[in-house]
Amino acid sequence: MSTALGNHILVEFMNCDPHIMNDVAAIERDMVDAAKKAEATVINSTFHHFSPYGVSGVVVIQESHLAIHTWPEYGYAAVDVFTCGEMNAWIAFDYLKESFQAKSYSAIEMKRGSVNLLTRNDFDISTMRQKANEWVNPGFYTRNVWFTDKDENQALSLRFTGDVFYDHQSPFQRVRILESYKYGKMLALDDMVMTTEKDEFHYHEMISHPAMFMHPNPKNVLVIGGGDGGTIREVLRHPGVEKVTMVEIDGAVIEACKEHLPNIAASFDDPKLTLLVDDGIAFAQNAAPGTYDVILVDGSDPVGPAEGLFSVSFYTNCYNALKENGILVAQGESPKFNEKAFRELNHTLQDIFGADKAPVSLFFVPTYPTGMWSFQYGLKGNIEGPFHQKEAEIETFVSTHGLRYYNGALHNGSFALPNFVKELIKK
Ligand code: SPD
Repeated sequence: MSTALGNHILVEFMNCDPHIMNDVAAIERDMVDAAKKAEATVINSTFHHFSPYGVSGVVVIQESHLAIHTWPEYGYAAVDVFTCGEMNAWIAFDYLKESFQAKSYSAIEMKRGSVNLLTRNDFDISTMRQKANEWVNPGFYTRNVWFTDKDENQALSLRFTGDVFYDHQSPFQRVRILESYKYGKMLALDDMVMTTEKDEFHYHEMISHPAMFMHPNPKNVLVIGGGDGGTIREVLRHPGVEKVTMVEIDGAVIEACKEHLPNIAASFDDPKLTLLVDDGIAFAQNAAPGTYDVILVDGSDPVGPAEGLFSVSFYTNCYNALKENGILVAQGESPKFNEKAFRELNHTLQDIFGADKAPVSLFFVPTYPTGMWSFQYGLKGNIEGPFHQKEAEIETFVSTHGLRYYNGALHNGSFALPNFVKELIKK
């Protein structure tokens, strides 16, 4: 007869594969599978990824729990497996050692709840046990896996199903299509949310239509980035457009979105589109001066391959590539999340286009940290501010295409800035 209520093993897995140590979906799967191999009954799992790296999580089993904390930068995982009853924790240990490709390890085993130290009291558990048996239904297993996009002080977390539809390390970034409960499938580049099925229209309508209606006759449009295809889908709704050139650096993003986000990647076959898988920064540098009516910079955040999209030289090249009267719109970051990038981009645009020629449009994206996001404009030549006389035309366009974010009132309204934002961009 056992002299303890439980058995606890505390494990150090060392020199593990760092990519696995940073992969919340893989770790959740391995921990749940380890529990099942050891013949435990899994009740639920909760796992979080921490940007830029690290995973923490727990699998609750009817026989107690498995828990983990990882430090990918050290290839290290601290794991504990607590069991009671007949379950053999060492089976879970063996499975995890293989799965994490741990080259070395150490472990200690402790008995927990020594019956020599405990006094059993008169506690009638028969009815509770019956209740517990009703509740502990082996078929009822809930997963709780969280994807977190954050800086050092704030975060946005989305609970996702744990299913990974696409996961590829391209030469530029890690490209993933994951599935969130609330917002459907989402594109993540490295650990940042780029777009989701349920709120992509906020971003794609607002990067395109205000500029397309502000310009008197946009025919030739350049999109830099935008590999998911949402921006070209919106631009190509405008019947006057004759040519759209899209330059996306990472073919893996296009491939992933065509396969898994077809409603966003809906216009890659349009005959007006010229698609180039190439470096948008070099493309802007080599573009013939005075070519485009509208340039849309649909880049990701200023880290990794998109860093150069926030430079003075890039926007100077875009200015030159615009026709005499033209509009540039750039993904402008958040005045509440990346204040520095937001302000510096606006100052760059003010310097290049003119102090009164760099308006900012604010809109909401629930799946970006803080939810408050921006597009920043450069208006070249005679293009005048956001204000327009086209409300009826816009409303017809909105209802024809069933737009769900942009409308005539927002066309002007999104350029109205809160005082703190005005203050932030004041030179
Ligand atoms: N922090 C997210 C910034 C996202 C910018 N690009 C989104 C791509 C949508 N087409």
